[in-house]
Amino acid sequence: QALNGQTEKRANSKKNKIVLGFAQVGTESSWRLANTKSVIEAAKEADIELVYDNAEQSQEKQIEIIRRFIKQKVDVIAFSPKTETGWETVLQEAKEAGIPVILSDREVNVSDDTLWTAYIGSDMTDEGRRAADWLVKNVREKEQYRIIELQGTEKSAPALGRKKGFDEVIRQYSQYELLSSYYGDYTLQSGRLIMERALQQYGDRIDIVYSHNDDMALGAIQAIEDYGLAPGKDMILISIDATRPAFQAMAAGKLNMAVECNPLLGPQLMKAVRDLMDGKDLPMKIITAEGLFPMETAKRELHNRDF
Ligand code: GZL
Repeated sequence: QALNGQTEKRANSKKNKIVLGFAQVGTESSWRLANTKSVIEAAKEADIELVYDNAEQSQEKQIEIIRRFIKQKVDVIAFSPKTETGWETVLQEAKEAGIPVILSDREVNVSDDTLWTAYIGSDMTDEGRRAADWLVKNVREKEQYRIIELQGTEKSAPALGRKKGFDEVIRQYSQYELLSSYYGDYTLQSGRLIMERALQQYGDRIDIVYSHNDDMALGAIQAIEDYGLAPGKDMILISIDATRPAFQAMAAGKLNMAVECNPLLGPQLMKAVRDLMDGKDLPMKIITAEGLFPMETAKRELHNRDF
């Protein structure tokens, strides 16, 4: 049945446009909005019919959207999984319907890796390592540095990877101590609330804030200023994503460094979809190259950033 379904669908898509179902995780951050824009524009560019929906950070809703795509018999499904786990059942249903699934931006942790065809995104653990490497090389004058970590969505691949990579490096240096780590959800609001809590708990004992994304870092900046301290000076702040608002905060001297996480995955996703429909084999993982930007480069870089 699956084979026939696949052949029939392939034939169908040969006649018409390829139909891609994309289940986006939410609208939580500047990075996410840039990622969505990239997918929508690249689908148009590639003449692929995009059926798009947004789960507003709900895994149940994301599963519902994927089920709807299966019913609609789209040719390919792509999604950015909110968390790493909880996908076996719906991915099994897609497999039985003969619909390949591409993971966009975030990975899943499933017992059977044939349930997904390819992952297009960043190496999140490497992003965490790069953040810590920059710290140990550039923030080292004092005997002791106490760190607060603002994590992204619990059990999401970027939160797990960015924590793992950061910890791997920091634990090699006794002068850095992780005071506490809190879960946010990549939004500005959650960053502010967490930082308020951390300031109540630790006050000006905090030397460094490591935020898993820019939006939470911007919220932390507001909380630190409300507390009466100068972010970027009284406390070192580092973040991941390197979106435009991060460059503005660095140019204002309130953020010290941003690790790049590339949201412009649309073109790579559409190429993978087209290759898949042409019967080509896809590499399991397509990792995007990324850099990092210290505060000093912000003013110059700001003009080059369009997201
Ligand atoms: C990372 C992506 C994360 C971003 C956040 O690839 O999944 O989700 O770092 C976004 O800004 O909300």
